[in-house]
Amino acid sequence: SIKAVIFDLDGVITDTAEYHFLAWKKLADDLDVPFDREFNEKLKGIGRMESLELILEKSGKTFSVEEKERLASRKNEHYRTLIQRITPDDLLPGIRGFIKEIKKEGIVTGLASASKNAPFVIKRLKIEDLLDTVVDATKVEKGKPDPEIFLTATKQLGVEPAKCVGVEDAKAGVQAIKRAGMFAVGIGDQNTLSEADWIVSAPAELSLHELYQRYQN
Ligand code: B16
Ligand code: MG
Repeated sequence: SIKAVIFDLDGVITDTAEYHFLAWKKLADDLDVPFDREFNEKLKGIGRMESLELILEKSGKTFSVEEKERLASRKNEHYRTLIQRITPDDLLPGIRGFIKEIKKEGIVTGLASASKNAPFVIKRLKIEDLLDTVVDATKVEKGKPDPEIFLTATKQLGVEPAKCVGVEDAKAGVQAIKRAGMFAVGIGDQNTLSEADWIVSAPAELSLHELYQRYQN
């Protein structure tokens, strides 16, 4: 049976994607690079430097490693300013109830986020005590779709991957969960997340009862 559930942050627990969008948009405007919401979709679940590379590709210019680092920290400063305003009201509907429900059953929980700001965000959301372990981008070498971040979380929880469930909103994240040998729950679009074992359109649709049924089949 299920022993652990490991959650992604952005798009699953809260919608930090909007703040990432605003911060990237500001940087792109300064650089005169076109940037819109459609393009922003490509950056979901992808690390900070990889996201910057995708944006800079559109500028037609080349940048030194130092310049790239400076641009990435500029984006992060915008982002840090924006996330100061996060409160527990920014939890996505239904997610707190779902985490509480699984913890009541004795199932342990974890966070696996590509964001280096994840510890700060969960503190602002006041959900630190609902998560038994937190793995963010500072703790791993390879980003999603590599399974490292999810495998690190399972190790820290002391549970074998086959008894773990991962919850993700990004394609790269679902792939990371599957490569880790876990059961994957996708939140979002059926076509994008087709590799997931169970797909719901929003966190509010998650229920432990249904998860058990899907997991057993
Ligand atoms: P940072 P997740 C990811 O979070 C975001 O989806 C992605 O858009 C962002 O670039 C990445 O974190 C890195 O964030 O710049 O704060 O380190 O979905 O893995 O929780
Ligand atoms: Mg995500």
